[in-house]
Amino acid sequence: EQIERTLVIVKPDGYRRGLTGEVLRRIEAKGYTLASLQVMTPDRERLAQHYAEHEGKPFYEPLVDFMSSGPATFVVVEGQRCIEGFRILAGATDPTAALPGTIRGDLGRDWGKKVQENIVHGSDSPESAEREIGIWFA
Ligand code: DAT
Ligand code: MG
Repeated sequence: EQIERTLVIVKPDGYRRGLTGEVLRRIEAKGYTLASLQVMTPDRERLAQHYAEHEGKPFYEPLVDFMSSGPATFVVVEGQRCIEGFRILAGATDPTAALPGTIRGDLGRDWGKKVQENIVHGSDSPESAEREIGIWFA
């Protein structure tokens, strides 16, 4: 097997709603491995690095506020093609539009906030995955 790694975050909304176990269950049921796992409230400095590509966009500040609002679970997930595979498990960014069967589609919806509270993050490429794992698991 060609092992690939991705960074998954169960975001503060997922943590508050008690969905961490359900998300991890789906990752394991798919056949991926949980390689490292850490619960923490993310600090704004590392969130700025993590979300550098979105700096300056209208949703950036609310996004950092939301992400630093409480505990989240950071997970290094391993398995062949797990970057693409987890993005498909997660579903579309907008939880209202995410298809049923996906984490965001089954468990998420619009709660009237400025930022999409969409339960999970997943790296979007091998380069992003290594960069993001380096930020949170230094
Ligand atoms: P994804 O999390 O699907 O990779 P992204 O990287 O484009 O999406 O954006 C990062 C997060 O920022 C996303 O999970 C929720 C928030 N976000 C993205 N686009 C948004 C928008 N148009 N309005 C509000 N929040 C947004
Ligand atoms: Mg992204």
